[in-house]
Amino acid sequence: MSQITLYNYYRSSTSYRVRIALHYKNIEFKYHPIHLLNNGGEQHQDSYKKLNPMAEVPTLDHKGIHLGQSMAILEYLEEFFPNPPLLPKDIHQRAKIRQFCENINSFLHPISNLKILQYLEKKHNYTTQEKEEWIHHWYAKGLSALETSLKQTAKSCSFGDSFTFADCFLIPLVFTCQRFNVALNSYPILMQINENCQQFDFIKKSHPLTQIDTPESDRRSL
Ligand SMILES: N[C@@H](CCC(=O)N[C@@H](CS)C(=O)NCC(=O)O)C(=O)O
Repeated sequence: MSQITLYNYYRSSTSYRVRIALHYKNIEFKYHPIHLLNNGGEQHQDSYKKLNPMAEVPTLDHKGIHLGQSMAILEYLEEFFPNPPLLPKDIHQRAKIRQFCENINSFLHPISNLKILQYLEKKHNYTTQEKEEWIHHWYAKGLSALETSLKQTAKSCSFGDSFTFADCFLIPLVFTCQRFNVALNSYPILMQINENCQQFDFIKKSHPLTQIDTPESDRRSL
């Protein structure tokens, strides 16, 4: 029986990052869905907030620890299950990869976070179109910075030809952009890396449209 449980949601990009790392490393895990919308959002239930006081997914349960924050989870998995690696040996490369991830995690991701969008809608009467304009405005800034940095580092993956943490973050970011109709034609390197990685089995297994909680209307076979 699996010793790891991942509390997550099919189309959450932070959950997708962790699923990619788990499948890349061939780590068996139990998928525990947390529906972010049903019943006011299952992330807000007291039983879940005992595991993750931030009321967010993902949460990893392993050997008695409950760990939130996808970056912290990836670091934990890399230390506990070092092979196959998701970080190179070179200390400078590792630092630059973490910087790349944080650009997505700290700046881009919160812009399209559910609770932020719900606040804009409830307190400021934002329509769907206005919420997308908000996302498009901020995402354009972050995406062009990422594209510039990829010019220095990318080959078939974000950092050379090895799949790393950076790709665990980039692929879900592209999925979120597509979900919110962000125009991606100005970011050819980013798009090419996403396309290169879609062929991998561990990406297909992690994809939001193939999970046990993916609604029938969204489900695809890849
Ligand atoms: N920085 C956190 C962000 C986690 C996060 O915001 N998750 C979203 C889904 S992608 C969530 O649970 N949102 C619930 C809400 O906004 O109510 C991480 O990387 O894990």
